[in-house]
Amino acid sequence: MAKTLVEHVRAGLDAERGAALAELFAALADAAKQIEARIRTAPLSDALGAFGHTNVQGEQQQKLDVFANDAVIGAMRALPSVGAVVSEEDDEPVVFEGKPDARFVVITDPLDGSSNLDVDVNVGTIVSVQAIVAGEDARAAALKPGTQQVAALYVNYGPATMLVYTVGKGTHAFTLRDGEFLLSGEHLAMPEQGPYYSVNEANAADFPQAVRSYLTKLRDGSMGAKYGSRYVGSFIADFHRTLLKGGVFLYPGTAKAPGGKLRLLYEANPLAMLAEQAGGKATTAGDANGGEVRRILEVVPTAPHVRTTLVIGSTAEVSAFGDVAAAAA
Ligand code: AHM
Ligand code: MG
Repeated sequence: MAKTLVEHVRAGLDAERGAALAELFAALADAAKQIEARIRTAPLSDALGAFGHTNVQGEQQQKLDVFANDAVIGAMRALPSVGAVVSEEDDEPVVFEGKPDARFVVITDPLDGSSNLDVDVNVGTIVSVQAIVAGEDARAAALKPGTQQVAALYVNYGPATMLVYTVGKGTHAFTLRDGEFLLSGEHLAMPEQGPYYSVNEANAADFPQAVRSYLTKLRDGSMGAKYGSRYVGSFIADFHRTLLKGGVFLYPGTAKAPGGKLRLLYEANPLAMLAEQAGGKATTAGDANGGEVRRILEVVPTAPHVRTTLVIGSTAEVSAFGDVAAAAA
């Protein structure tokens, strides 16, 4: 019988840390199960479409964004160990008062890729966990570089619902069956080089020169591989494929979003940790003017909703981007 998520988390850590993180993961898994149940039947239950409110990102919130956010926050509120939630859907951190034992801040995109919901394409829940050290308020606890993440996970609501996590001891995958997340892939290893690149090429004219040169290099065979192109437009779907099959996903700066579109704290950081723990890499793509290419996990966040450019995937492709960018600088 395959290990459950909670059994796996406990087995990999000392008793005290294992118990705390197992409890946290069980609560996150419960929220994910609520979200997946709602998504599975959304077209029948008036759960699709806009909620009629614009979030802090200036994006139309979908009804399911609101449901997913409430599910994650509700689950975290019930845990003595969680002092606050920083969510894409909330302007300010949601701080839970009266929790003297709070030791974690949970940072989340509760439903990423929600523009794909109405067309029945994969969406995901992304979570990063940072520790609250003595005397720290929730905001300060969240605004730490990704190297300090305690844990990272995502749930991919695809043909199967999969939860992929790391606590810094490898990247492991679980599949939901009969209400239980069961181990379906231990110590995932991202291929060193992969067959796909993944980018919104409609923005190519706005990309910095280094990014355009890099895309040419991927296409012209000089990387020694013949690449195919895949782009879902749901980060979790595009990342999950990259994790399993290899290759590269990038979201560079554009004229509209010179600093990139994806958010550092709850999109780039958790997936960068999961990528690195699987043997992959994640860097910035510089900015619209070129700019420095940096390891994502070392970027110091300046605000909860700060955005970043991103290149993430196999070592061969992410390193090659760094080389192209260095040559162009
Ligand atoms: P969201 O958090 O509002 O759903 O936006 C993030 C999504 C990612 O899932 C995806 O990688 C990206 O936006 C796609 O952006 P674009 O449509 O510009 O290609
Ligand atoms: Mg999102």
